[in-house]
This record gives sequence, C-alpha cells and structure tokens, in this order.
Amino acid sequence: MNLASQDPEVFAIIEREKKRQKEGLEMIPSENYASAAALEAAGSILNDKYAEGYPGRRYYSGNVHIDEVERLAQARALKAFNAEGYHVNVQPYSGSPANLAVYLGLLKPGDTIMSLRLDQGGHLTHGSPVNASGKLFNFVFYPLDAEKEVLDYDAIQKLAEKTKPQLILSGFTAYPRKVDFEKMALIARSIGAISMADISHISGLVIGGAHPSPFPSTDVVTTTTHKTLRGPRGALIFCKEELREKIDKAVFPGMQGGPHEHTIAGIAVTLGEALRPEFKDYAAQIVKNASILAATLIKEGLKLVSGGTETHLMLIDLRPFGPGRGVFVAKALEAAEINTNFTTVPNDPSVPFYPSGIRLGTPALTTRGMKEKEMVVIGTWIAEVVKAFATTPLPDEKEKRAQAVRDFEKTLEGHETVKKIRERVKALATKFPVPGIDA
Ligand code: DSN
Repeated sequence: MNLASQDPEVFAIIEREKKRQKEGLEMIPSENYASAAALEAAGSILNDKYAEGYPGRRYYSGNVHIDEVERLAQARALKAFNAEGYHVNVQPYSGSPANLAVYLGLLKPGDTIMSLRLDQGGHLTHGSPVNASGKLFNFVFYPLDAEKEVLDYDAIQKLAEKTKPQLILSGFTAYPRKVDFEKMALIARSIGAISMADISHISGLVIGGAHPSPFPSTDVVTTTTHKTLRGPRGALIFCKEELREKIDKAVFPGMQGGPHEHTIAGIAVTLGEALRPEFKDYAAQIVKNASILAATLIKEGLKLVSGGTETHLMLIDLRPFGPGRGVFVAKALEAAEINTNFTTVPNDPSVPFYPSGIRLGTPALTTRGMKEKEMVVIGTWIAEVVKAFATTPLPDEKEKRAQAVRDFEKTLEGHETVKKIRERVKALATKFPVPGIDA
C-alpha cells in the first residue's frame, strides 16, 4: 500500500511541504535539494538491514550487498574529492557526530582544540559550551581580524604558539571568504598539532573546483553531504591512512551502532552526480550567483560582513539599523517566502538569540536553475524587505523581547510590502523546478 492510501495524514503534510518548497525561495546557505535518484536510494529497502562494523568485517550476516554499496560510496568519495592517500569513513549519521568522532578518536578529553569564535562564523560542534565538544574539550578560539572581518593567519599562528592546541580546526558555518587550508595546515604542523577542516558548507565547491581544496594538506577532513554537495543528510570523515584505525573505531563502536546504509546508498548516488562534468558548472554558478547577489545588496545600500563573498554565502550586517534586528528581518523575509536565517555578525552588539545579521546563500536556487538575472531581481526584493523591517527596534528589556517578536509577526500578516514581494516570489519560484518534486 502506498503512503497516500495508508497514511493520508503524513502524505498531506509532505504535499504541503512540497508546495512550500516550490512556491518559495530557499536561501538558507546550508540547504539544498537532493536529486530524485538520490532520494530513491535513500528511501530504499537498504533501510532494513543491520550492518554494524565495516565492509568485510560485519557483526551481522547477510551484508554482501551492503558491503558493495558502502565500498562504492567510499571509492566515489575519494575520487570526487581527489583524496589520494586518504581513508574515508562514510558512516557518520551527520556532521555533529562526525566532528565528535574525530575529537574522541584522536584526542583525550581535556585536550586543547583551536577553532574560530562561534559568534564570528564557527559552528556549534566547534566548541560551544552547550555542545558535547565544548563540555569535553578545552577550546581556545581565534577571532577574525576586527577591521577586515577575515581570517588573520598571522594572529592564528601566534595564538597557536601561545596556547599549544593538539588540534587546529578550520572550515566554518558562516564565513563568506575563501579559506587557505594549506596555511592552516602549516600552522598546525609548525606546533605539532593535527590539522582538521570541516568543509560541510563548501564541499560541493571543493569538488567542483570553485574553492581551494583541503586535500592533500589537511590531516582530517569532515563534511556533511547535504549542503553544497546536495545529497541525503549524512557525513564523511577523510583521514590520512595512518589515522584510519582510530577514526573508524571512534565512529563504530565509539559513537554509533548500525550505519544507515540506505543513506550511504543515497550518498553514493550523490557522489556519482558530483563526479559528472556538469557538477563543475553547478559549483561555479553557485559562486557567480552569490557574487551578483552580494553586489546587488551592496548597490541597494546594505552592508555585508567582510564587504562581500567569495563563496556560496553572505551575511547582511544590520548594525547600521541598530542592534538585534536579524530576527525581524528573517521573519519578514519568511512571510514573503524567502527563507534565510538570522545570525551573529562579528563583534555583535546584541545577544546571540537576537543577533544583528542575516545569513543567506545561493546553493539551492542554483540547483533550481536560477542565474545572474534572477539574483539581481531577488537581491532587490531582499533589500526592500530589509529596509522596510530592519528599523523595528528590539526592546532593551530582556523579558519584553519575545512578545515584541510575536507582535511584529502579527503586523506582517496584511502588510502591503510582504504581500507584494510574496506574490512576485511565487511567480518567479514556480517557473523553476525542484528536483525530487518535479524531476
Ligand atoms: N545547521 C548547519 C548550518 O546551517 O550551517 C550547520 O550545522
């Protein structure tokens, strides 16, 4: 029996989500659309098999085809990333367990890890005090250059010499500039530390040649598989051969039980797609689109962190309107069916829950086939919404803030600007197919 007849309730929810995806613009830079073929593999009967262990060394019988699929995913991953001399573990359920597996596999609790400040573009799993990484390890953070809002490699080198971390982490979640992975690896090597790059956001750009690669300079590389790589939700850990045993043991049995082989099959399909020549065009177009979108926002008078972008994402700095305006702008954009997320900007004068920035990017729109022309139009709409709503002040009193946001949301319902932009968004978005729905 199919889903529609067996469970119309769940079916209807999925149908509503399809409509939302088709009629809106997805500009959260970590989101994308997996292909219909990747979703088919990820939704396949491979779901039903237990396969604890690794190919050829399983704790359950009946894994002959599971071994085939996992080995295929590994081979394609190494080829796609041109990661000769590396081992890859394709089992992590997602980015957070992948990063934790690396820390637990290669370090002892209490060891020192150096990473980018979380409010300047780092990630929850890069040492946030509320995350297991921050609870178990001693993180020291490097800031961005205060003026240019970009990485300052000399300052990172000095901090590394002073704090002597066992591992230095690069690769970020809200950083719009290219990362010099070779330089980061050299800094790590100079103090005898392990170099690690979390390239979750940019892995599609790396494969497509639109961002410098962390291979072969970096000891350990992690990535999720669903961002610019546009596959099912999972993660990969690449490590130099000599670290293989420690990494594999850290994933299983250290962190996880049975691997999700249906997801791994979907990831294999995605990596197969990434190996095709047209993936290069896709990666280049993401960056081209981002640069046109950024130029449009700047032309409209908005300020961007670091003055622009060299990747798939950018951060609108709303400080010129006042502190803590991100939530209002993100809600107004959402009401107009443009999805972004509010985020901190470097040295944000507001609190993390009500930050002063908006993070947005082009991977998903590029997958739908949008190009420079659409970016100019969308950039103009975004700027109009920002200018209309970033003027809303965030109350100074902590206890009044949630109510202020609720009141603000009510004003969006019949707002003329929101209505106008939403209609335009829908007319544009429905012209472009969503893979997995239309393909
Ligand atoms: N949630 C992802 C992002 O949006 O960047 C990172 O985990």
